[in-house]
Amino acid sequence: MKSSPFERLQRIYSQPFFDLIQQGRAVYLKNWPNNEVQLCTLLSIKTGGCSEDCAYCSQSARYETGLETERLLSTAEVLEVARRAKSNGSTRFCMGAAWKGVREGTQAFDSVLETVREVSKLGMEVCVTLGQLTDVAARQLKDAGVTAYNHNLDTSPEFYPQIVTTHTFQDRLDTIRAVQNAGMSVCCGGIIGMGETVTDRLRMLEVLVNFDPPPESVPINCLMTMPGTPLEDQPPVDVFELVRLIATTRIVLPRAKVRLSAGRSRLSREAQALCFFAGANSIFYGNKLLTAQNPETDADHNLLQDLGLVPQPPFSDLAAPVTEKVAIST
Ligand code: SAM
Ligand code: DTB
Ligand code: SF4
Repeated sequence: MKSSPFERLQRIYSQPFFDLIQQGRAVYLKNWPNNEVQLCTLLSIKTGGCSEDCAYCSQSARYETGLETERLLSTAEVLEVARRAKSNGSTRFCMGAAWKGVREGTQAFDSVLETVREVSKLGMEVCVTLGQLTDVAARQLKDAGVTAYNHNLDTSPEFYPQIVTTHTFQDRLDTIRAVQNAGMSVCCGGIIGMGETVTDRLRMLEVLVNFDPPPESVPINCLMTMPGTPLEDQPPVDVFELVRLIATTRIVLPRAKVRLSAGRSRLSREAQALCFFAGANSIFYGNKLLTAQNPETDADHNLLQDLGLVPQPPFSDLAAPVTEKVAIST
């Protein structure tokens, strides 16, 4: 009897560890032959005070996390950070806002559009993560110069209601559809270490694989435990489980940037090396994520050098990259 796509994912994931990372490595080498790692700089342009109840997030107004709420940064403030990111070697600049979503026609959204117009002149990919979008707002972002929109599924459809109750998994899918309709590329991944099962992680991957077009980038975050949130006491993720998920993602989404995202500050150099071996080819670069800590840039620079990896060079083609659909083989 023919196995289902989900059974094929399970089979890939549960191979002996070395077979799995070798398969991930082979797919990586075939698709990404230059030993390059994309460096992305993140900036929180509007921090804290969010209406949503995402159980992992320091920025939710529902939890006492001790985070200071900040107003929306001005275009000039963002531009200064973006210029520095560019000169430090980042080829992607990602701006995040602690919003449930965007309301077109508001002063805040107009200001973000102006910021995007200016940042897009610097010659980096421009990514934003602003929560839910309508088709109209998505089109405005695209026209302003956004190349990619980050909107994570975070976990499986089944586990999602245990993590967030103020919006639904379907709301996430609707925004992703608006992003695709507007012609931006989709950056979509999730978080591990929230108490989900391996099945949940693979179910999330199954949903991602079925996107049409497939996601251009897939951030894999390890939960950064935030004091005051419901998930503050979650134990750290097992490194081998992280590497397994990265290799599986690489195998089923060969052309995606697989971004080793939050949680690197807790990983050893050796653990990160395994993640790169298994197929990760992008990181967030800079000592801060949105509110949480990230490794120092010098440490990252040394790590890449020691592994013979190079930062992806600046490029001239800034069209929103799309990825073609590839059949999963086992
Ligand atoms: N508010 C928007 C949204 O939720 O889509 C954009 C910003 S939100 C902070 C972006 C993503 O960061 C989340 O979807 C989640 O995957 C990730 N994230 C947030 N807090 C995290 C944490 N404590 N550990 C790991 N990842 C986290
Ligand atoms: C993503 O998947 N990870 C980044 C980016 N997209 C926006 C955010 C990580 C946030 C980690 C927790 C924090 O800094 O508050
Ligand atoms: Fe708000 Fe996004 Fe944090 Fe959820 S993840 S609380 S929507 S900032």
